[in-house]
Amino acid sequence: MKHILGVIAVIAAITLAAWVWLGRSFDQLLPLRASEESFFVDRLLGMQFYVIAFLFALIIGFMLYSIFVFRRKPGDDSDGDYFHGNTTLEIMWTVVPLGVVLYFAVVGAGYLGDITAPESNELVVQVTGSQWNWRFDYPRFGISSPELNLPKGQQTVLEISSIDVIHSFWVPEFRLKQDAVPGMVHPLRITPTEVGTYVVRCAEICGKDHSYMLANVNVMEQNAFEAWVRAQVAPPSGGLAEAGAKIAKLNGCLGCHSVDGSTITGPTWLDLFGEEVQLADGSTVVADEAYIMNSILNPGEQIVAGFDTVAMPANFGAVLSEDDLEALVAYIASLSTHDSTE
Ligand code: HEC
Ligand SMILES: [Cu+2]
Repeated sequence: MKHILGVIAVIAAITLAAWVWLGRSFDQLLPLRASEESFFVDRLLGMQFYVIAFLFALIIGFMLYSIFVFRRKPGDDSDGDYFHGNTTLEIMWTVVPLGVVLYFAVVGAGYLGDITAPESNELVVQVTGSQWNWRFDYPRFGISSPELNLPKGQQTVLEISSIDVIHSFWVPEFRLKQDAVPGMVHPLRITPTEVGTYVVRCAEICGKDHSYMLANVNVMEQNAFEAWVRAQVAPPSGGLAEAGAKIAKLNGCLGCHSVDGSTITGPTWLDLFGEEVQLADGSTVVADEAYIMNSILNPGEQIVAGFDTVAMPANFGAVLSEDDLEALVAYIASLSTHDSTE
């Protein structure tokens, strides 16, 4: 009896110390909470931390108590007592954890229901991951953006997908994470609560520049968001080549193709148009409009000598319109000083 009270005291002391420490530092372990959903996630995580702190104390408490109190006395070579089992104890350590786990399952399912519930006036944003770029489309306004702009306080459903490999959309301040899987659309609902600029990162290792797959997430006041939408909807100024430059940026082409002659993951676009291109199968082809289009839509077909077949996302056809393709060709052509009539 003396030992039981003793060990309970040790466990209680360690648990209490861990709880006090956690209570003081929990908020510093994680970044700012910037969405309604993040409060549910943190509450659940916080509750689990407290249970885990107790489990930690349970193990460490018994261990420390045994090390110090049941230490072998000098000269004592006798065996310890033999226990075959303890039915009461075994029932307890089955039933109590079962109860705790079930409690968390019920609370967790409730929260999950809350944070995934659709609303009637949701803003829809299509999020497309590709190596190594995020692209954001707003079907309600017909606009596309390389940054995710969101109005504060508005529930938004992000329809997340990919055109090449699996990526994962993760903004730590929103706490939620969702895989971007080619051929599938996964919804993620977010209601931003704090104006500010955050960063979406890719949480699924997806190739060479995975760790640089970042995009800004700007949470703005409703009127600032509306002003941004109006500015985007305004007719584009400048010519086709300028529009092409924007599309190249939006779709992450420039992460692999330079316009200054240097080689990144793919060949440079400087002086490409109108030139002869050496292909991996030994043939050559003139980089005309048809070749450029085919290179974008079917990157596996005409592979440039010395480059990787799988490096270029295979499904740009899913996100680029006919107009986008023409603008891209015009842009690439504008980067050529070569006169194709020579
Ligand atoms: C993840 C890297 C990557 C991205 C992103 C990418 N490409 Fe490529 N691209 C490559 C590689 C590697 C090659 C060379 C291999 C091949 O021909 O498929 C290539 C080849 C090309 C070629 C043929 C170039 C030549 O010198 O003959 C064109 C044109 C092209 N890409 C256009 C685009 C456009 C337009 C986009 C954006 C919509 C884009 N690429 C996005 C990696 C990429
Ligand atoms: Cu990725």
